[in-house]
Amino acid sequence: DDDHFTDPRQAAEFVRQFHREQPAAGDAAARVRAVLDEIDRTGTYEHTPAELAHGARLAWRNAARCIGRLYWRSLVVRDLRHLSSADDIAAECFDHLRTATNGGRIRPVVSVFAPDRPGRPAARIVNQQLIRYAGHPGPDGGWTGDPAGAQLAARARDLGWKCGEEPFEVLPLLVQERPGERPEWYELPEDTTLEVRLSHPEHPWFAELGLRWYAVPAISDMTLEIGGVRYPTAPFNGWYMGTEIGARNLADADRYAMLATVAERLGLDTSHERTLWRDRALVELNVAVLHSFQEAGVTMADHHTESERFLKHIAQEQRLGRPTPADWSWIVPPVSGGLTPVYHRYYDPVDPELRPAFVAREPW
Ligand code: HEM
Ligand code: NRG
Repeated sequence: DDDHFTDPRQAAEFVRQFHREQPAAGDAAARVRAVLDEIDRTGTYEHTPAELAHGARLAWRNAARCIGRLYWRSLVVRDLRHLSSADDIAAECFDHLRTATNGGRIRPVVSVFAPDRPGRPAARIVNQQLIRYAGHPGPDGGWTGDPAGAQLAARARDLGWKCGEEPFEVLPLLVQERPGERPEWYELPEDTTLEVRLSHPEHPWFAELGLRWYAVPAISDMTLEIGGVRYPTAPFNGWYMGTEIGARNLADADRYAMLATVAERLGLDTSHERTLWRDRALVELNVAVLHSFQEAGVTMADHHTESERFLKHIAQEQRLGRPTPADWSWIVPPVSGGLTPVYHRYYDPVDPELRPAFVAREPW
C-alpha cells in the first residue's frame, strides 16, 4: 500500500459505482474484469477520462466538511495525468487559476496530475493552497502577514525566494518531484491572482486599513483518492463563503487578528467583554468582505445563502436515495451559527473510509 499498489477491491467497488450512476457507460462486469487484469499485470490501473471526471465529482460530493456541495455535478475536471514534472505542474496550476478565476465569475475546477504508481510516487505541491500570503514573526511577538503562511515563507526563502515586507505578499508555488528532493519554486504570474481590496459600505475609513484577499481558494495539499488510485497532486477550488475570510482569516487571533483594530476605528468600548465589541467588530468585518467582493464582481457566498443551498443539496440527494454525510462542526458557519438552518439539525454519520474522497495528505 505504501508502495502504491492498487487495492483490487477498492478498484472494483469504484468501477461498479461508476456504472451504477452512469448507466450509459456500458457493461460494468467487462470493465471490472479488465481493471482487475490490469492491476494483476501492472500493480495499478488507469482510469478512463469519464471515470476520472465522475470520481473527482464523487470526492466532492463525499466531502463531509464542505457546505458547498450542491453544485458537485458542475465541477470542471482537468485531466493532466500525463504531466509529472515540476515545470509542467506549475504552468498548469497557473492555467488552473486563470480558468477558475474567469474574470471574477469563479468556476469550481480540479486539476488532476499523474498519480502515485508502484515504485514511483507522484510529484507534490508543497503549498497548502495555490494562493496564500506569506507571514513572518516580528521582534516583539508581532507578525507581518499571515502566520498560516510562515512555514512556507521560511522554506521558500531558504530556496532563494526574496520575500518583501508587505502584509499581503503572495507566496511562490513550491513543487517537489521526489521525496526528499529540493523543491522548485515559481513566482505566481500577475494574471493568475485576482485580489479584492476591502472597503465597507458605510465606513470610509475601512479602506485605509489596507486589507485585501484573493478571489480563489484552491486547496493543494489533499490527495484525491479514487478506486484505490491516489492522486496527491490534484488542486481544487470553488468560491469563498464570506465567513472564511471575515470570521477566520482576518479575525482569528493566530491569523490577521484584526478585531481590536476594527473595534477601535468603530469607537467601541473594548474595556469589557460584555460590551460585545468583538462580536460587533466581527459583523462589520464580514459586511466589508461581502460588500467588497460584490462590488468587484467576484463570486462569493454569504453564510445564509450557502446554508440554504446545502439543505437543498441534502434534500435532492435524499430523493435519489443517497445519504449526505456531514460534519456539523465544519458545516455550521463561524458567525451567527444559530441564525442559519444548518445549525438546527443532525446529519448522516461520517465514514472516514468513504471513497472517492479528498484525504489529508500523508507525509512522504
Ligand atoms: C471545506 C465551502 C467548493 C471540497 C469547505 C469549507 C467551506 C467550503 C466553507 C470549510 C473550510 C474551512 O472551514 O476551512 C465551499 C464553497 C464552495 C466549495 C462555498 C463553492 C463551490 C468545493 C469544491 C471541492 C470542495 C469544488 C472539491 C472539488 C472541500 C473539502 C473540504 C471543504 C475536501 C474540507 C477541507 C479540509 O478538510 O480541510 N468548503 N466549498 N469544496 N471543501 Fe468546499
Ligand atoms: N478556509 C480556507 C479555505 C478552505 C476551503 N474553502 C472553500 N473551498 N471555499 C480559506 O482559505 O479561508 N473551495 O474549494 O471553494
